[in-house]
Amino acid sequence: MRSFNLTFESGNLTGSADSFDSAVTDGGDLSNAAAAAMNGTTRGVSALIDDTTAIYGEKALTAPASNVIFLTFYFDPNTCSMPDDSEPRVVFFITDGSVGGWYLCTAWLSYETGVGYRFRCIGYNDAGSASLMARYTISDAPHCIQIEIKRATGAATNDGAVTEWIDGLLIESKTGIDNYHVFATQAALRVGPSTGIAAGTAGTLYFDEIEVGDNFPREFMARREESALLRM
Ligand SMILES: [Ca+2]
Ligand SMILES: [Ca+2]
Repeated sequence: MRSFNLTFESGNLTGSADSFDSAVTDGGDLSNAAAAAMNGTTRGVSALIDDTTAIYGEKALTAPASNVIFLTFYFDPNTCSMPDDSEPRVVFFITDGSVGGWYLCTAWLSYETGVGYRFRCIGYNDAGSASLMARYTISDAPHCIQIEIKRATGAATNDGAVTEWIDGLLIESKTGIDNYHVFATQAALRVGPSTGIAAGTAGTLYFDEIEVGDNFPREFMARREESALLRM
């Protein structure tokens, strides 16, 4: 598959190797900004939500030659003010790129009064049915989100899976997904508050260091070993 690592260090939002291919910015609400830098870097993506208009960046994916997609991105709710439990607010997609098209995986952010920000990852099968993970509470701080999507091994099998890690810790795995066909049609990664923005939302989300490949990044393995040691 096409692997890429979007660091945004060039200062570009689109058009360079370290940035998106294209973006819907709503007049510059989505931008490359120093304030959005995470993981020790100098630039990132700032998503200013000042209305319910979708804003997002896209990077093309070619049909994966392997049967796994591994995604890493850094995300910070950054004190964004959100109506209570206003799910779904989609912040990440792997999609076939068509309007009303098929999704392989999405991730949603919501907010619950007295609890805080909640993050949910979802896998989809060939019929468009969702396998919803639980909503996990995340702090108002930068987080490393990692998602592994495994393709079902055949057209008539349902052994695909989606697994999520947050800050190096295994959160949940959804198995038994018949995603054989939808996996092969995926054309784009889309990042940003791109659908379901509730009226009254106000603030700026941060994204950075968006890496897609067919294997676990070296940094992830180091984090996983570190967290395993902490649990001993
Ligand atoms: Ca960066
Ligand atoms: Ca706007």
